[in-house]
Amino acid sequence: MRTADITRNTNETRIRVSINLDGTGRQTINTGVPFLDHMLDQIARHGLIDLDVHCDGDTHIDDHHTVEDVGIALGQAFAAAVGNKAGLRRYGHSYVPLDEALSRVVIDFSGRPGLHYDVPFTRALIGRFDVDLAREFFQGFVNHALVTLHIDNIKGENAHHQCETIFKAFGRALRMATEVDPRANGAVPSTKGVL
Ligand SMILES: [Mn+2]
Repeated sequence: MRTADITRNTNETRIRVSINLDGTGRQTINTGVPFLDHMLDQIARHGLIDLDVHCDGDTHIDDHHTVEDVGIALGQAFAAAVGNKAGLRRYGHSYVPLDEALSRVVIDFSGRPGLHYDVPFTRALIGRFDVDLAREFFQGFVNHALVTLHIDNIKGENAHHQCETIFKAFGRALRMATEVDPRANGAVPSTKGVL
């Protein structure tokens, strides 16, 4: 089973994350930040990844620690679930539109953390969600999943649409990259033999 259960407790957040890479998109998500819940739901649904995420965070200050730390814990869960990456497709990409918005996400389970993020949000807030936090989420994920991640919002006027397309495309790209390639016959997808 390609699953992982992560518990991460700090003075700022207490988080539990469970994932199943071979799931159906079943999810239970409650982070205390409703817009983040909505975005994590996109990852589960469009990634066909079972995802349970619970966070008790210091949202009385603001949403920063919760969003960043959920990204960290989710990254830890992916790193654990893919294990030694034998037979993994490794690379994944997706373009996702939502009305006028269009985003592209490309991921490589390279073992090297790198975030290349170009999302020109048209507004500073989506409801009461600070759009700066989207980058914090992905940086936390990248640092702990040890992936190279390119996120580009190519078009978009509505900031909710912009953000939703990057999370949907992230889910689709994760699905592609973490699937087992039956032709790989269990080989690690690197000429080095190790990832
Ligand atoms: Mn929405």
